[in-house]
Amino acid sequence: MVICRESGLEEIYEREIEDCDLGRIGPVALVVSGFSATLVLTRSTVPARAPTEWTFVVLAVEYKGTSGPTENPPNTTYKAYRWDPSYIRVSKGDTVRLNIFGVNGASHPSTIDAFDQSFTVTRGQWTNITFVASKAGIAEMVCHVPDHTETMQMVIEVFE
Ligand SMILES: [Cu+2]
Repeated sequence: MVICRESGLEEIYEREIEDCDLGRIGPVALVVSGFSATLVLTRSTVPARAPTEWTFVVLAVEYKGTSGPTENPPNTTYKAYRWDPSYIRVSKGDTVRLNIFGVNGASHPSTIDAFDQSFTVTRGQWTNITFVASKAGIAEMVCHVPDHTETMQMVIEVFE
């Protein structure tokens, strides 16, 4: 097991060693206990980063694929709605502004439960929302139209 520990924080992140930011590793201690070994990596001090304000342009889009008469299955159309992009990454405390444009689909009633956001994106209109990413973790922006929900989910990853 490898533990990457950020100095000044109580939390310990357990990750694979390739995920550790080795460039910032400070003192290294190897602890051997019985048959298992634990490597404790302590990061050197990294200055705190000031909160940043981000603006992301997001589109509500529909992918559509159609097969021809000689394809299998023949003459069939498949559709799926997506947010584009479907993943964004910010840091805790950052202000996130999403400027969302409805390209396809009449209406997308949507939520970001983690940050108490509820809004509807309509075709041909901009919907602008702003929130502070006040807690670390994974937040999801989901459209609640039944046919859309499965594929219309954006992951907003908020790093500590
Ligand atoms: Cu939708």
